[in-house]
Amino acid sequence: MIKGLIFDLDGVITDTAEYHYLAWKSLAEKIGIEIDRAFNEQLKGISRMESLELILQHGNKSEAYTLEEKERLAAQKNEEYKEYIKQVTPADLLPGIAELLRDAREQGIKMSLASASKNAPEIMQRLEIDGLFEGIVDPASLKAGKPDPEIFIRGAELLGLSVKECVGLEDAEAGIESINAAGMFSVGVGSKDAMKEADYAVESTSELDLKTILDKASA
Ligand code: B16
Ligand code: MG
Repeated sequence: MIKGLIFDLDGVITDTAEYHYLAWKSLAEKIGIEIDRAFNEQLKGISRMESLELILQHGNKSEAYTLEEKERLAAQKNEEYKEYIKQVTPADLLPGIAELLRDAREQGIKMSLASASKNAPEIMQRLEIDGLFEGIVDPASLKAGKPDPEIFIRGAELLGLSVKECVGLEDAEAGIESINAAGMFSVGVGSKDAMKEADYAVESTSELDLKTILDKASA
């Protein structure tokens, strides 16, 4: 029986990809690298340092910086991103998410967050939904990020549930891989092609409905 939902944040609960993009673009320009929105698609769901690495590789500059310099560049991007997320309000919940969270609470389904973002606690507070969750997995404490299953296994542990009692929700291919590898039922939000490995997929969060998710996961 399903007793818990484990959510990804960016792309499932809210969408701050545009803010990540603007902050990375501005950082990249400062070091002479051009990125566009199509390139930004690759950065969804992956960590800050991995994102920087991909940008540097894209500009053939991966060898040009020491680890310390790379950490400074990533910190600079994060400062700009933090300025953008000051604008986040409850109106930025993606369609259908407020209803899904409300229904889950009413039915005693426990929820935790498995996001790669170190800014997740602040974003959750700004969306005014932090009180609905039992906990947020700290991505800094993980040995490996998505697609490794660790983050979703930890999400289930935060709820005191087994992986088989939980459903994971994701918008990134690496995230679906992580949920599947954890042995959990996976719900994907996105194009049919990108979400082809999900146990159940919808194209938009507006199609997410608690009863359908629970029925599919218990079938
Ligand atoms: P931060 P998610 C991810 O969030 C974003 O999709 C990804 O673009 C970002 O690089 C990553 O968080 C790390 O974010 O720099 O705030 O720690 O989709 O896992 O909720
Ligand atoms: Mg995501």
